[in-house]
Amino acid sequence: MKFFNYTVVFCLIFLNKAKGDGDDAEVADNVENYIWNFFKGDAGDYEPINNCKGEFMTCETRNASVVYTHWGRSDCTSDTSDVVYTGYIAGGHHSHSGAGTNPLCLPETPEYNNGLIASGIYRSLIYGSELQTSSYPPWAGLHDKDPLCAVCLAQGRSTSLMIPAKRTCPQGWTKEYEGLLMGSYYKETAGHEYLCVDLNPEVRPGSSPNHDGFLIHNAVGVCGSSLACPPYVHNAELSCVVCTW
Ligand SMILES: [Ca+2]
Repeated sequence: MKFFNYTVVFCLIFLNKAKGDGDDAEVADNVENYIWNFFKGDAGDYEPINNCKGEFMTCETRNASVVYTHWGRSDCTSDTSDVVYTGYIAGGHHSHSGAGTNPLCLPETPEYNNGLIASGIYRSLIYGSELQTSSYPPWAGLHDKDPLCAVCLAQGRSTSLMIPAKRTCPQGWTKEYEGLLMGSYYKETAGHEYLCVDLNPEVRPGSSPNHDGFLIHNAVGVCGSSLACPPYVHNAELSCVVCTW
């Protein structure tokens, strides 16, 4: 029995060493699974783990998908992405010390559970958003307007990535959209996460009144700190790109 145990350990080490990437790794996983089960005594007929039987790439492509949020737009511009739902950017109030930090993409039509609605003061408060871009001339006309958002499904892809300060994706990645990196004003009480807002934002029609809830400002680099300048430029609006793989 000791001999068999040593054999199992040797085979598993060998397979892990030989795995490599892609198809080879998946084949090795299946064989590894078979050997393990064989020595446990319940191997039965050889069955690949994922039942893809030699069509690994096809199977992987069919099963993989990832969602990302298209901040500032109600569509998904990439040919490989479909709209899951659309809505409006929202979040915590810029002046509330306990505000939530992550932006939300609130659906256009909410569904309330009316039986559970009650009044109270201990609540997390969600506010609509505004682009605070009066000091950024290219988007001065968008100041105080409420940006849209879309949650997008990228089928056949397995992960998404927002890269700050880039307009292009690494080789092999699919560019979903590019935009401007935006965040909260540095003097506000509440800071929030950075988000990549599309270069051509759509806003809610008629949303020009100034409400100042969840506020979205351009993000810029500050030289004279430990930021690497050059190549970074002081006070220059930073780009961003969202990529999928
Ligand atoms: Ca405002």
